[in-house]
Amino acid sequence: MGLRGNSSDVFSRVIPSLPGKRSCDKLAHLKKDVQENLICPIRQLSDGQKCRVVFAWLSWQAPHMLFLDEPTNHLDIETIDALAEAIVEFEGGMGVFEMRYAQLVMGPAGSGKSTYCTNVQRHAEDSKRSIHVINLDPAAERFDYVPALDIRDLIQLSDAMEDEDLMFGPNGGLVFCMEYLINNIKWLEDELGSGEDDYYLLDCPGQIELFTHMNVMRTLVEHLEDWNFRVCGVFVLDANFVLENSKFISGSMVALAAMANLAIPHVNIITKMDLLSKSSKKRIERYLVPDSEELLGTNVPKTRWEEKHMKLTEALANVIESFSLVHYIPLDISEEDSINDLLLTIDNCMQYGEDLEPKVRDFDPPEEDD
Ligand SMILES: Nc1nc2c(ncn2[C@@H]2O[C@H](COP(=O)(O)OP(=O)(O)OP(=O)(O)O)[C@@H](O)[C@H]2O)c(=O)[nH]1
Ligand SMILES: [Mg+2]
Repeated sequence: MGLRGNSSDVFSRVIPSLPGKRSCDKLAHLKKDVQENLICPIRQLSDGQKCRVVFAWLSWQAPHMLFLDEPTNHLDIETIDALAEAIVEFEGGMGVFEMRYAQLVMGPAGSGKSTYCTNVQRHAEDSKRSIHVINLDPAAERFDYVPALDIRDLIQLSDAMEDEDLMFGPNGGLVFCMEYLINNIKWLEDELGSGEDDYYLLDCPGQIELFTHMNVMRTLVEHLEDWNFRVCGVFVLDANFVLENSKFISGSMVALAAMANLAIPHVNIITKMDLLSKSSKKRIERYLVPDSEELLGTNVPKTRWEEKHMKLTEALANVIESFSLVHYIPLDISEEDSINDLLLTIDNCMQYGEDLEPKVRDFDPPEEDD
């Protein structure tokens, strides 16, 4: 379309029978701000105004098929309503792609997954943003958020454990429940519907093998991606669990295994920072961007086991450092800024809101005809 010309030029070119002033008349039904900007170069319009010009241009093309990729980006409510009406009236074939967003909240039992979901949802409400939580833990007994969806409406751990044919214990029962969800994935698809700009937190069970080496969560992610979700893995580790080098290395290995198995953008967070003393908080800083020297703890006395396996620890510490695979973000739920910073990082990872923000470009690429 070319960004140098103005909207009126574009329409005159596309519809030669409507030169200059007449194309302006024809555009009279467009929003007032677009009418006022008809003679302003398109590159100077806001993203929303550019979209409206494109939609007006489209309306003259009389296409048989339309594929709209995230068409509501940049649009205000009024224009979204107008677009919805136009879609209903359109008689040709149409495909509409809208991105949706999900955080897969995982981590060891008791690490703070459900508490994280509660606090992020609360924070979002305060910032006039809508984030829904889905309970995916069939064994959950209580949580403080109001779930938009609850796996226990499909299957509960007790269903698997009390079944006389299955006779599962708690761990086998939990795996069975998650596989049952995958085998009945239509339930989740129907419950999720086809909303726009949806943002969900999936509060997962704490059974870590579901993420590290079983296929069930990987399959769930693939389904979500098929339904237009961008998914970010959020791996939660309890701060008290990572205060020692050996525990930190083993926690990082689990996070790494989940990251490799799920193959999605991944953010590690350290929870329960509010429970740490000042000195422990200071100590944890060295783990946020891990360094092999620190991880080896050269000045710290070692147990016999640690002495014996020093080479292994060294190799693991080098892997963690060299590949920069494992970084951590501390979360203190008593501080709104801490929740906000973390949410921003995860949003960036999923490119959420990228299209909603005004973008600043360093330069404008030259036009083709330059
Ligand atoms: N002070 C404090 N307590 C926390 C925090 N996160 C979790 N807790 C507490 O830790 C306990 C476990 O938290 P949950 O959020 O239920 O942990 P979970 O990972 O969902 O546990 P499972 O679902 O059983 O795997 C609860 O008593 C929480 O109140 C935190 O950031 N600060
Ligand atoms: Mg939980």
